[in-house]
This record gives sequence, C-alpha cells and structure tokens, in this order.
Amino acid sequence: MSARDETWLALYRLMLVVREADRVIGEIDGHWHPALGEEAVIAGCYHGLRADDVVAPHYRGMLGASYARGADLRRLFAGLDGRATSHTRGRYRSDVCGPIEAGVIGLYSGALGPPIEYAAGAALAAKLDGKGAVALAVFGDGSASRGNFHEAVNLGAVLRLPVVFVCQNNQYAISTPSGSEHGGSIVDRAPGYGIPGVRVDGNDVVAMHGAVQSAIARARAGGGPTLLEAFTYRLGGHMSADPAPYRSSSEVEEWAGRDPLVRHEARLAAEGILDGQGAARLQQEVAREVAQAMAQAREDPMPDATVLGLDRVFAGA
Ligand SMILES: Cc1ncc(C[n+]2csc(CCOP(=O)(O)OP(=O)(O)O)c2C)c(N)n1
Repeated sequence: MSARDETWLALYRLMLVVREADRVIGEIDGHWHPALGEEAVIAGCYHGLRADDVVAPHYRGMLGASYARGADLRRLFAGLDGRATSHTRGRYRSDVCGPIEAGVIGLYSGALGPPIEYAAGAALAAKLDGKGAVALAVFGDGSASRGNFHEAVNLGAVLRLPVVFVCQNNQYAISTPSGSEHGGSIVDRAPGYGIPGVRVDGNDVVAMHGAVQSAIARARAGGGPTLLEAFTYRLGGHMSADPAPYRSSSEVEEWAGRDPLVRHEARLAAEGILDGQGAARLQQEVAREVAQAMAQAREDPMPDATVLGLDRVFAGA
C-alpha cells in the first residue's frame, strides 16, 4: 500500500474514532461538546505530527487530538468524570485538558483564547531549542474574537515562530452565528500580520491534512506562522443536551449532505483503497475499541480525597 493510501486510511480511522466516541459519550453526558461534522478538521490537524510537536487543541476536538497523539482511550474516557486512572488523576476533565505528556496543552483556566497564546509560547520554546518542533493552535470562530488571538498571531509573526494557527470555523459560538461574532472573514486577517492565510474546506479531510502539513513544513523550515481557516459546520448542538433550536433544519440538512466521513468513504472506494465491506469492518472494529475502553473506564475508581487536596479543604472542619 502506498504512503498516500496509508495516510488516507489512517485519517478515516481517526474520524471514525472521533465520531463513535462522541456518540457513546453523548449518551451518558449531556454536557459533552460533540464534534459531529467537524471530524475532518480534527483528523486533518492532528494526524502525522512529530512526537516533539506540541498542540493546543480546540476543546471541541481535545479528545481526538489526545488520541491521535497516542493517549490511551480508556484513560481519556476515565477523565470525563474525573476518575483516578485519568491523565490528571481526576483533577481535570479530559474533554478540555489533554495529557501534557503527549504534547497536548489544555484549556486550563476554562477560558477560550489563552491556549492560542500557550501555543505561541510553545513555539518560542521550540525555536530556542532549535530541533525543528512546531506548535499547532486550533480554536473556534468565537474564540478568534478574543484578544488572545491578536497577541498570539502578532507575536508569532514578529518573531517568525514555528506555529500554525487553525480556526475551526463551525459557524456558531453556542447559539451565535459567526456573522454576528466578527466583522469580515477570519482568514482575511492574515495579510494584516504579514503571514499567509488559507481558507480550507474543513469537510474534506485530505484537503485539511494537506493544508496543515504544508503549513507545518513551512514553519519547520523557518518560514514562520500560517493562519488556516477550516470552514466547516457543527452538525450537533453546542452540547449533547442542546437541541439547537436557534437554526433551521434546512441549514443542518444542507451541511449533513457534506458529511466528511461519507465524502472520504466515497473517495476511498473510488480510489480502490477501501470498499463498502472494508469500511463496515473498520467501523465495527472502532465501535468495539470505543465500547471496550468506555466499559473499562466506567469501572475505574474515583480518586482518593488526598489526591484532590480535599483533605486540606475540609481539614479542621
Ligand atoms: C473567555 C470565555 N468566554 C466565554 C466562554 C463560554 N463559552 C464556552 S464554549 C463557547 C462558544 C465558543 O465558540 P467557538 O470558539 O466558536 O467554539 P465552538 O463551541 O463553536 O466549537 C463559549 C462562549 C468561555 N469558556 N471562555
């Protein structure tokens, strides 16, 4: 199998994991933020990075990013409700805070925006190290309206840092449509910083992966930052418990017709890489992996109060 075919298959598998994990988590957690429809952005961004690269993912994609970087699915699931086996031993939810040991920077304060700057900081460290590592910041269209965006991109441009900025533009920030969040287009901000800006079809995983890899190669070679705007659509609600009554069903249906998984399946079949039966087998394999990891995680213990520091909170009470 050619390297291209292997990459395309790996991208498909990663998208399947993201979708299946979303589905399974959504059944037990109403506060989960599904990435339904945005899987191509996630797979395209996080597949194929170097082990020493650092990512600051958008929270809607944190779990997929962590998995792509080698984190254990069971431990990621255990982090959903703070179990002892999770990467932070129950201190922080894994949907907003990936394992730092896998090179994943979390949304530590819960505020959207600062991780874009964390990525610029990681890129500065990588530049000083001189080993060619790159940082990747991924953030939503709403997050791009925060001041952190400007500071991070400006610093990256001025210092020519090895950082790639990707706006995961799913056209909504909770119930606010992107047209009411920011004036003009996000990618058009790039020339103002003197860096390249590229708008990518965020529902096409091959286009997405190609654009991210080109921007990373440029950053690694000392060319500085690139701003990518991955244009996609949030097919689900803001959270799994959100029926999203603030948008029309015709809009959702139109975008459902551009489902990134269906599109990639058609491509894999047309190129003779994976037929319908092969795709069904892979889907079953992924469903088993996700179900098993979730079942194990649900059996995992909750952390001891001393790990969480609760013994101090309640000391003397
Ligand atoms: C600084 C800050 N403001 C508000 C929030 C509350 N909040 C959580 S998710 C969200 C929507 C973010 O929209 P976007 O960046 O487009 O990401 P999406 O949810 O669409 O993936 C908001 C406003 C927050 N976490 N941090």
